[in-house]
Amino acid sequence: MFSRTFTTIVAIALLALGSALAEGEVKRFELVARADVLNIGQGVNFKGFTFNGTSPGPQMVVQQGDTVEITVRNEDTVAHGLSIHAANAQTSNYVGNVMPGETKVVTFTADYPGVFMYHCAPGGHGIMVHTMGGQFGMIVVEPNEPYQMEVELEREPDLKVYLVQHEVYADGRDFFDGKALYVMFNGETFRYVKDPIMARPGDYVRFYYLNVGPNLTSTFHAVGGIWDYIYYGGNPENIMRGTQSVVSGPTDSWVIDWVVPDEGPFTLVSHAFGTQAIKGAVGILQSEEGIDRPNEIRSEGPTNEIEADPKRFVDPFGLGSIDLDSPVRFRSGDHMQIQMVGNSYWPKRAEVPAGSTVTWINEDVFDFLDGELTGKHNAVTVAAEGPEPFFSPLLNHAETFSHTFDEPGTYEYICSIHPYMRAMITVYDDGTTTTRSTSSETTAEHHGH
Ligand SMILES: [Cu+2]
Repeated sequence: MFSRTFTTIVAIALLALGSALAEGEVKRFELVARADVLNIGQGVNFKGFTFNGTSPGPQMVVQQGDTVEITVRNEDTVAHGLSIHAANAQTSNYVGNVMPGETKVVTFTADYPGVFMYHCAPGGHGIMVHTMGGQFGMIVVEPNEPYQMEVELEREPDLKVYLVQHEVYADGRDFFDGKALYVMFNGETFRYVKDPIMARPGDYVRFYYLNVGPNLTSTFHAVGGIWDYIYYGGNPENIMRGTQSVVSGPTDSWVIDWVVPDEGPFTLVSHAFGTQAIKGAVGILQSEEGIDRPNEIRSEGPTNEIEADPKRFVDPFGLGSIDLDSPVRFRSGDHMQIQMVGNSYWPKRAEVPAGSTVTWINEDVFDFLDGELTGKHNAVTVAAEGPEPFFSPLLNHAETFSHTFDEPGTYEYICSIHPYMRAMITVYDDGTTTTRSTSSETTAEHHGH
């Protein structure tokens, strides 16, 4: 009798313990959406969007089965949001569109283990351009079953390296064309060439590798090494071994388990040399006997002071430094066309002779929805700037607006629904101009109402 009661109590206690383990813990994070200027290395400042002031944003690590609660706070003046690939749930119902000043919360259960991307998601067209603008990061769900190499070595990794590969674009047209200006690991060109990741021969190293993209496919390789075990998506069940590289399209990820085979520098590289490695996607893992080494390299972008006098200023949506956004000079008789593309104008600086008719065309295709969610654009002179104000209607895809400039001077203009889109027109006097009357027209007559 006593023994049966005792057994029952033990069984209930074990059941309670079991269910507590299965339910996991509650893990809470806060992501603050902002507009920021970042130092991305080599004397270059970058203006974009961030979560919590860095790009990549905060690294989140949870355990499989955990309940994850993420608060998204929008401190910016335009809408932002969040898409979390670690959730097998429609998170856009909760944090898909967070208006300026708003705070929203999403809760989900981390059912699947692995390495996942998260990124801004105000909705529609804005998802793509905000991701390009720097709002992304890594969330890792640690598996409840161990990775194979951990079983074989009977120990945990000596060093965990969380690595996000991502691209920087000079403007929306290059974003369209996949022509990255820089490609980097964890927010800075050649970050781990300047500051190598230290390890020792025989160390068990685990990479949590995520290619954010947003366009390019990478092949991640260590010069002098062969990956012992790779797990696609970071799920221990998706196992392969003995490969020279891992191939990752945008948002693809891997866990890579590797024992450092030797001393010396091991160059970590995207083996797409011309489009990626040469533009900054190179790092060094430096292996030396007895050297002090960290047990973790985190994926957040650096918090370097921004350059007071940068060599270059990258602003994909607005006016970057003149070496990047150099003026395009049109001459009498040219077809003077300015594209709206990827939430920027191209060219961002145009020079036209007085009397010219300039035409804007909207190349952005997603012209549904409104505000940050749409790829509709217009061109509006900044208040009190320039001798001749102009104001276009909102253009849908492939629609145009034309305006004739008679007065020499400099006109700065923006898109009134994406006010961070900024460009300039300089009207010069080429000595041949006869003044005509100013006029504006659009091909989209249904816009007038
Ligand atoms: Cu955003």
